[in-house]
Amino acid sequence: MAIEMNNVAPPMPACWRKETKTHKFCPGCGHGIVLKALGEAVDELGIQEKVIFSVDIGCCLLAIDFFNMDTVQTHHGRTNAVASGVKRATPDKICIAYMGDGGGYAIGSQHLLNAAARNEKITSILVNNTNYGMTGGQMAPTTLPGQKTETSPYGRSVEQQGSPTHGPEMLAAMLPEGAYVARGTVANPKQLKKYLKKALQAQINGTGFSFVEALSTCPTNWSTNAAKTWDFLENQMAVEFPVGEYKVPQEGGNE
Ligand SMILES: Cc1ncc(C[n+]2csc(CCOP(=O)(O)OP(=O)(O)O)c2C)c(N)n1
Ligand code: SF4
Repeated sequence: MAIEMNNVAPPMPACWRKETKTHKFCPGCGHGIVLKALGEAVDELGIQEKVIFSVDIGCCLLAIDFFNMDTVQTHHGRTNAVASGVKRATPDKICIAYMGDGGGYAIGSQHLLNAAARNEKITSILVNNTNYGMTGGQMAPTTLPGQKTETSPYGRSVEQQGSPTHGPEMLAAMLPEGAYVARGTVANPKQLKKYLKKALQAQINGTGFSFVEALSTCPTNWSTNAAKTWDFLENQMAVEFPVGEYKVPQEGGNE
């Protein structure tokens, strides 16, 4: 039977036409705050049409249909590699890699380090919630000493499992002048947006690799109520992982 062709485009699903949509993260999750700050940064820089957004596997993949931007889903841990390849193939695009701490500092650590070593002109955003969120709260490279998780029921032992990974400190030490590195927090979305804008600006200016770690909340796997979630973020995570700028292109000035 012949297939009848016509030139009428299929109707766009209603959810694609909306300016806003409901997110799929757990109540109290920090991912939505990081993404809101990123969306505002992209809008304020006027680069929406130029962005290619790469999302890792993990709860971060729930951002796959969050923005009206070209988006690619990568393999777990491979987001920096994919974004680097896309950037090299299409240097006029603004390439953003979005991942969790498991994706960036564990399974994908070689890709993060090698993208930084090559000083790829991409913007890498890593959400640090001290655990593997999507798979049920296993210990991550960022799990705090003594913190209980599904796979460290007696608390992380530094002797047995080592110390938490401090990504911005490590990357700032290895990156050349022109790169941008910062750690923000969902407790201060205004500051986080400023860091994201400066990271994206470094890519726009072509000065170097840009990286922002965002301290974030995961009440589902932390098993915390609102008050305890905030307390852990502000009084434990932010002590282990100081918020601030770690490397700023010289013309940008340190803050
Ligand atoms: C190659 C590969 N290994 C393991 C997994 C299983 N896996 C899926 S999500 C995930 C954890 C994600 O944790 P994280 O990167 O910290 O992101 P979050 O969910 O906390 O945002 C793991 C281990 C996978 N999908 N692919
Ligand atoms: S499991 Fe944690 S990181 Fe994942 S959506 Fe829920 S609160 Fe967010």
